Amino acid sequence: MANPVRLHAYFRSSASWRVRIALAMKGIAHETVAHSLLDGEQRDPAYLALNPQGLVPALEIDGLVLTQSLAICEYLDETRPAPPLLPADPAGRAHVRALAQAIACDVHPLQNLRVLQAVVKLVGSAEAGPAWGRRVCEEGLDAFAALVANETGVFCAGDTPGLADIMLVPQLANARRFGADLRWPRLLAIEQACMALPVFADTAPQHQPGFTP
Ligand SMILES: N[C@@H](CCC(=O)N[C@@H](CS)C(=O)NCC(=O)O)C(=O)O
Repeated sequence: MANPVRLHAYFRSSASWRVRIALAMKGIAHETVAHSLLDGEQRDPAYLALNPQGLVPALEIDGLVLTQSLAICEYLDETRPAPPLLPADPAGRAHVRALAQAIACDVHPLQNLRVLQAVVKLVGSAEAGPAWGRRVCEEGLDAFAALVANETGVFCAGDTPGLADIMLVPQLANARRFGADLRWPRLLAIEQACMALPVFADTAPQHQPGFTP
């Protein structure tokens, strides 16, 4: 019997939600191993043996341990091509990857838990963390909104959801949590279209083990 697919995650982790969406899109059943980030469980030695970065998610699949949500999504897409997460043409793929990386590389890492904790410590104020997170989300999503401004489809790139949408929806949830000014009607419309789909809605944080509001 094949090994079970196992996702190491935390309910509030937006990077984990990305992988849950991709798994759902690909129709891959999996079990979840929850690691409480607030309790520091991502730094337990047993988990560090799986992911030495001490970050969630990590995905056990096909006898491998995969880390980095973007790399995981692309692995799933390469090994299970239907439905595709990327457009068929190179220019379209470059555009969608640029959108995905705009969030995964340039927004999310700046508002990661350990960064927020460091900001609070450096500034010496508990309010500094959310204020920093809000600023990063607003600036990053302003740029993302400009990047999709000329798109005419329902989703970030066309009329089917893909990798850029997988990155956007969890990031908007973070923006909301930080109290950001949600000044992006186009992004909110994309989010609404995504959340009408079970692959996004059913994988949301509130449906995950250990969820607390
Ligand atoms: N670039 C990584 C980011 C992973 C990441 O930052 N995960 C966060 C949760 S969303 C985490 O584990 N944070 C723990 C910490 O900061 O200590 C990915 O896309 O997988």
